[in-house]
Amino acid sequence: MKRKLLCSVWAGCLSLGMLSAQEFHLQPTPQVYETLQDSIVLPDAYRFSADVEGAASDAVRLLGTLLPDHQEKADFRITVGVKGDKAVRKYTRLIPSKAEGYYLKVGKNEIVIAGADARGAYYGVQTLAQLLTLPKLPLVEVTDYPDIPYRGVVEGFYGTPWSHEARLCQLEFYGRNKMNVYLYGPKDDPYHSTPNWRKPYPEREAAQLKELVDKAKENNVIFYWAIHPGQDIKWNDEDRQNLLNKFEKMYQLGVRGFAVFFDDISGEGTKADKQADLLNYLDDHFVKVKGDVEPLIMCPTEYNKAWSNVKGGYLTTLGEKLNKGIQIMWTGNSVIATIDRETMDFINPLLKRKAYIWWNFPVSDYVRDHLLMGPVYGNALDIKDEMEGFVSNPMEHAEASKIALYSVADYAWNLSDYDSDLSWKRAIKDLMPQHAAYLETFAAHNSDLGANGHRFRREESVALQPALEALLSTYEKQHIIDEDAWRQVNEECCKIVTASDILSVSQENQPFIAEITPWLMQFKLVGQYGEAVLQMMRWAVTDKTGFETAYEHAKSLQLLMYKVDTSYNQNPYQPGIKSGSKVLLPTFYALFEASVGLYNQAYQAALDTRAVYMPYTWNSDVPQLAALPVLRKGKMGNVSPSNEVIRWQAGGEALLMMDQMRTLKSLTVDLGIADAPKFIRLEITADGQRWEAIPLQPVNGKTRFKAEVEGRNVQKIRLTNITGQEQKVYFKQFGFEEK
Ligand code: LTM
Repeated sequence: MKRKLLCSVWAGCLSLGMLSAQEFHLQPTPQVYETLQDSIVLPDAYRFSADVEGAASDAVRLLGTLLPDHQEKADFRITVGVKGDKAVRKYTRLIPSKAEGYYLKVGKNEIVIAGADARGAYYGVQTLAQLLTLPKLPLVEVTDYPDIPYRGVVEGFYGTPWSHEARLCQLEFYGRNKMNVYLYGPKDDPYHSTPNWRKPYPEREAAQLKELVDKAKENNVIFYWAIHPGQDIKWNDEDRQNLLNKFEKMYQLGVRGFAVFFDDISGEGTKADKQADLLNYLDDHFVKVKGDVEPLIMCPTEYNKAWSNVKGGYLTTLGEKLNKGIQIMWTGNSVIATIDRETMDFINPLLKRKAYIWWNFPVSDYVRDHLLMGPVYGNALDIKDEMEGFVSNPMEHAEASKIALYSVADYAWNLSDYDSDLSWKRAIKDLMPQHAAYLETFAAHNSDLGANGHRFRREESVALQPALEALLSTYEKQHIIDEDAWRQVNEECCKIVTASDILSVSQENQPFIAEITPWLMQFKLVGQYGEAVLQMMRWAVTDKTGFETAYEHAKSLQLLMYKVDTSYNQNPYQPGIKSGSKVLLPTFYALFEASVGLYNQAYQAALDTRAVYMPYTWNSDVPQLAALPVLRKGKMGNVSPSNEVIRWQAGGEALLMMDQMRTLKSLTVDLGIADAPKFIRLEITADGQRWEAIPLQPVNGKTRFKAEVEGRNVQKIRLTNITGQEQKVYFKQFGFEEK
């Protein structure tokens, strides 16, 4: 934000109310604002000048919800208009010549909002709405516009789609944060994807979609409806007509933005020339014919650099063949990646247009046991001219996603002034103004994804990290306690427990608290575990009874954490509840082990030093498989499934190793294909030398297979692609149970 007068002036004019100027910040950060050393109290009566029926009608309607009724003869005047309107003619040269831009002036006797277009005027009123939350209205001039034309959200994740109520609330949030796009494409809506994409929505769902469309309009958000037909599309006239029919149905519900997604598919549907022909057909025979429909958007099958085969010509074909007005999505250098200049330099020339970024954050459908509540960082700040759009794929937790979405809105509006940490803090205040400090504690320690197939990680527990490192290294190496660090960590543990309790029963933003409740339970246990471990450190060699009590407490808390992890969020992919898993818990585990070691030495005891125990390791020369974490719950072992298509090279192997010989009860494999046994050989070995192939038998005649392993002793299990060529499969399940 370019400030034309000093901050202190800004502070001076706002010092009276509950909100100090230091706390106040317009969202998203405006391009330019000028503060005029003074503030006013808005009078009850004002004159109003606007073309109420014209382009500024949305802006006028929003203004009407903010201010009391106007009077003809008042001295104070409020003017709202769109460039070209008589009402704002004298401000023409002050209106930025940028789509969705606006000029806002709060003067002693007037407020002027002049938009470059209708949405610009609407955004001007949204900015005024924020100023009106201050106890006195500062005199300002704001000249503002977005850096990126399309900004918003793609509801494009796997898992439980957002509820209708959550979506209504999101659309209002997008309007407030000047995001203009909501792309509807939840993978698990059967009418968006296979099997039912050809069918119309049932009545109730159709009525709800219409309500969403209306809500989007009300908030100046373009509602795009996306279809995902590629898994079973036939490239014939019938399916082309099926698509047109479905689009027509959605058009009748009020939809004026359409997208076709070809991500995460294999087989016939992946052909670039066929996809391009279909999209051009829809563009020519639907979008252009209707005349009031937004440009088509498509998500390609090769939607990131790591998966694209430039020589194979897929992207070049799209770039060359697709009508120029069709927008093409791109997730970056890999499925989950931050976006940098190199990303854009690679993709834009291939697509022969600016890519429309589908940013896979804070989506958590591949790490469902984690919440991603941390700052939005890592995207380049100098690429505003390279992107057509920037939309974020969120978590299935709609409210919890708002922390990241707030910052995505901030980033996409004004890249060069984006400050990830400040934006994150403001996002937290926006979500829970009355409990922001507690929420900040929670979010600071619940931001990383844990080990995952995409190898995408985020910072966690940043502020506490130096103290944790100092505490651990002096304790492990010198067997002494760094008292400053100990105190800091103890205080933070206390804050964690307090924050968890207070947030758990808070009445503020109930839908959000409902989403995060199991994680709050786990977070509290992490804090208590930290406190117990700190006591263990304190007493390890000086107070035998004190240590033993703390040890028993820590062990009990470990069990309670295990119970939360195995009782809540039991989805079949990454079941459970993880909290503080990147920094806090590993440090506490290490301190636990070090203190038990010292105690054992001091008292010639033999307490089990292990804080956690993982008997399985997983390895593969198939890069996508190698990155998948292996999980253990009781006697069950599972390799975390992948959402995307796995490219499994000829002869490629995946190996699960046990720490010792173990007896199996069952073993299940699901590669998303009905003829997996033709492609994959499953083998076991008891001694690590001699391998034995075990036949795969179908379960329910679909894609799931079991291997008859009951009572078999194993040390290793191996899966090999035996076809002599690359296979494209899904890795939906590879799990076993021990006897
Ligand atoms: O990213 C894209 C284009 N497609 C899918 C998403 O539906 C999914 O949410 C993310 C994250 O798992 N990965 C994808 O491949």
